[in-house]
Amino acid sequence: MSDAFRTWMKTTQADCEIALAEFLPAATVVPSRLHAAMRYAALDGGKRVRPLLVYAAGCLFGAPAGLLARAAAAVEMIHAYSLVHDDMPCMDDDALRRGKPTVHVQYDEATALLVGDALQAQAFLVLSEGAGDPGSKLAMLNLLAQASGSLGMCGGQAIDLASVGLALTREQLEQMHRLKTGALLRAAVLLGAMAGKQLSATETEALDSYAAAIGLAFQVVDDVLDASADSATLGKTAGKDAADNKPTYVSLLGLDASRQLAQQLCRDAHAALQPFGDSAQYLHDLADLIVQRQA
Ligand code: GRG
Repeated sequence: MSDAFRTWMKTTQADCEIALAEFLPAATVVPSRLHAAMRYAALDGGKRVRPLLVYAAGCLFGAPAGLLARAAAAVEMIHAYSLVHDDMPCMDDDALRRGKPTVHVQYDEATALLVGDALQAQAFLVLSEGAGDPGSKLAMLNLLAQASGSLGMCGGQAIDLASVGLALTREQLEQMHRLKTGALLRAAVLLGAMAGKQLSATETEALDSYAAAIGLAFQVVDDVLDASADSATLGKTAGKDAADNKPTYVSLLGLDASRQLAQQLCRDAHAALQPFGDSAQYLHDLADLIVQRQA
């Protein structure tokens, strides 16, 4: 990873923080406890991988900064909502997220439920407002809705919940993660690109291949980290997958083969970017980041 990429990443993460702070209701606005909890869930934490993907894909096609900020904030709000709900007692029942007490622990369960609901609605509100061609904004809203719903992230979560204690095949594991984690990562890539132009079929296909590879790599690495890193490094409870008897790449393939698979997926992601040449450097480096991350 080059110094230029690291500098771009820090600047973009800071831009994302500013956008989120601006697009979330102020904690002083009634109902202030809910708004404070939404800001607690979404601000000041996380790697911001999805916003980084939005901005990196936007760079490919010269997307306007205002629309990229909205798309990045929207996709991160959906992600933050999913983490809040996933941590609740009715799902993963976790007390630590992004190095802080989870929302239902810091506030209460009913507030956590509402925080997730409200963040999801806020994501679509933010993306629907502001400048931009109405046709492409509609396509972006449609994409984000598909990626978030029962044929995307929520569907993947449903499969995940139903899979506890089961021995899934590699294909079944892949399908679960394509929906649960991959759909929103794919949406981030495509949203950034669509903010710049109407994509050709060839461009969509190349970005889809890239997104499929990084989506799976992200999950394989997540499984490896869950099995090999500690809670302080991760900022969330480590070892949860095995404790909860969840099927993972590590339980299916073992640690070494999982690490090798992540490396292969990174090479696949790089190969998918070849048609875009040097202008895809940030997407290229983000694939490296996803595979080399330690948390
Ligand atoms: C509850 C509707 C609903 C969906 C939940 C995304 C998800 C589905 C659950 C999160 C649980 C989890 C640990 C999934 C594995 C991959 C993942 C999405 C990890 C968290 O994303 P990061 O690493 O988190 O990007 P940060 O905090 O850096 O943003």
